[in-house]
Amino acid sequence: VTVEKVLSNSLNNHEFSVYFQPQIKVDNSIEGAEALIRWKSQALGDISPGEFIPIAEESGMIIEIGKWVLHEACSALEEWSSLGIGNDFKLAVNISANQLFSEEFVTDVQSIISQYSINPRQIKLELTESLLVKNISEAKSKMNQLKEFGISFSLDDFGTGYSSLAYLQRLPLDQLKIDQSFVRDLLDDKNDAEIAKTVVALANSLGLAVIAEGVESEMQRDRLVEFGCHSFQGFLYSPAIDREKFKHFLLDSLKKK
Ligand code: G
Ligand code: G
Ligand code: MN
Ligand code: NA
Repeated sequence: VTVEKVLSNSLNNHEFSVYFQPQIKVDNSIEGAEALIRWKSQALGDISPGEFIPIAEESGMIIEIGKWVLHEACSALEEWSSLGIGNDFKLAVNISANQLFSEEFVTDVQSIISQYSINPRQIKLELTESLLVKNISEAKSKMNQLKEFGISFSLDDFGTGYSSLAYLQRLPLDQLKIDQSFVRDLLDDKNDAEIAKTVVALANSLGLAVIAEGVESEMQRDRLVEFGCHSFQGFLYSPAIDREKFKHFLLDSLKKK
């Protein structure tokens, strides 16, 4: 049995779920969350998105999967809004190249979001550098249309790709996301620390927000705060958790406020 064959039935079989990992501000309040897909395959067991997303991209199934993830994200947001998360809570959704460059992408995103009682300002799309460089002008045009609709954009895995200052300024980005590979050894590796520090400074000088992912310890967080980073995501706060658990995470963090 191959992943490709099994993947094509997995949406109908309800084998996917969307987990949520909180994103935390420097004052420890909650800024939002990242939606992360999980697959429990009847035939193959648990398969990580790192393994099956590339296959779904190859086969084109990522288009359907991506729409489903966005529906799940909007539905969760709609439910949580009654808990008092506030209008500035943002839910980040990962987008693959095939999705962004599909003909219907802009109208699909608009029509899905419009089916829920949520504000498009609460949705953030995470794009990667390697995706954007495939066709900067088309990416820019689609991002601008969605930006007008209220959506914001984060540049995922920043620092691992073809970082070019030229396109950073051309694109309507709102946030840079420091890749976890630079956070992991931040305290021991001078080069990684220097890169993280530089990304934070770059974001601040371009007027972009910046978030560090893969933050596992207070010491990593504190070093990032020294660099001027104000948002954090990682096991220090929580792994990605299912919708019900995330609801309780929200209730707890709203209680503390
Ligand atoms: O959750 P985890 O760290 O295992 O995710 C591994 C990779 O899978 C990450 O790079 C993440 O961006 C990607 N991924 C997770 N969920 C989605 C999704 O819904 N859509 C896309 N395109 N990628 C996702
Ligand atoms: O979309 P992106 O490539 O950013 O996906 C984030 C991935 O990183 C997810 O697979 C998530 O499970 C993983 N992750 C999130 N927080 C941590 C962390 O603190 N440490 C490690 N090692 N991985 C993390
Ligand atoms: Mn991401
Ligand atoms: Na990332």
